[in-house]
This record gives sequence, structure tokens and C-alpha cells, in this order.
Amino acid sequence: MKTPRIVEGLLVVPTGAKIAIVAARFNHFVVDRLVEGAVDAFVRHGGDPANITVIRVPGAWEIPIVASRVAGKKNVSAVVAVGAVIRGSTPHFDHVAGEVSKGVASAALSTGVPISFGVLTTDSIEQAVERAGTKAGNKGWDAMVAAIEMISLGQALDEAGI
Ligand code: INI
Repeated sequence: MKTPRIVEGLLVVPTGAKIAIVAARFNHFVVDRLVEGAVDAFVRHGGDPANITVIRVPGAWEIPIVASRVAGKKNVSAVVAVGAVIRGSTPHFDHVAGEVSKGVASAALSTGVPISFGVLTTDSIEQAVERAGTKAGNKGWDAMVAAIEMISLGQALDEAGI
């Protein structure tokens, strides 16, 4: 029986791949751990940290406009968005969480540059801390691994003529 052709990315940083990490300052005690996780993932998958630029924005709300600008210049292979939107007692939560996810998706689709989503949206600070390098992993790490796979997949698709 014939087998289908599989086109997929590798979890190895392609030579020369450049990344911008767009990181919110709001809830920085959590977001800093996400940035660390993302940089660690890049290095442990063969990347040179000199090929990462970290861009700080005030809060998660501001991530999409900067991610869109950076991706639109096509000087980076992928963007990794990191932030922490924590419900706590703020009514801001629903507006910020909804808009940042829509904005990041829209920026990726309109530019064609992969933008991975490492923005935590949690009910509590405890849940955010769990996802920032303690018992539930590190969402910044996960987002960087997805970015690496998408860069590699883009190359594989080019090679396959798709
Ligand atoms: N920004 C965050 O990154 N996380 C939050 O939890 C948050 N809350 O809850 O308010 C938050 N608000 C600030 C927002 O992102 C903007 O920076 C601000 O509204 C100015 O535009």
C-alpha cells in the first residue's frame, strides 16, 4: 500500500532563524519566567540566544500592535508573544484576554509570519505561577517550541512546493 507524503517541521532551530519575543511588563513576576522559558527552549533546541530580541510592551493589550509591526517587517522568522492576563478581581480581564488572542491571530494571518501564543489567561495568580515554570510547565517554553516547529515547517513546505 502506498503511504501519504508527510510534510512536517523539526524541533531543531533552523540555521540563522531569528525570533522576536514580545513580552508584557504587566504581571512581570510571571512574564519574566515565561521569557526565560522561551529563551531556554530556543537554546536547548540548537539556537543562538544572540538571534533573539526581547521587546517589552506595557501590557498584554499592547502585544498585538507590536507583534504585527515586527512580523510585518519580515526581519524575523517568528514572533513569540508572552504575557499574563489574570482575572483576579479586575473586570479588565475579559476585554484584554479576548483582544490579545484575536489580535495575535489576526497579525499572524495578515503577515504570514508565525506568531505563537504564550499568553497566560488564568483565574488566579496561583494558576499563572503554575504555568510559568512550576507544576504545570512553562507556557513560554511551549510557545517557543511551537515557533521553532513552524519555522521549520515553513521551510519544509517551501521545499515541497506547497
Ligand atoms: N495587562 C496584562 O498584561 N495582564 C492583566 O492581567 C491586565 N489586567 O488584568 O488589567 C492587563 N491590563 C493592562 C492592559 O494590558 C493595558 O496595558 C492597559 O489597559 C493600557 O492600554
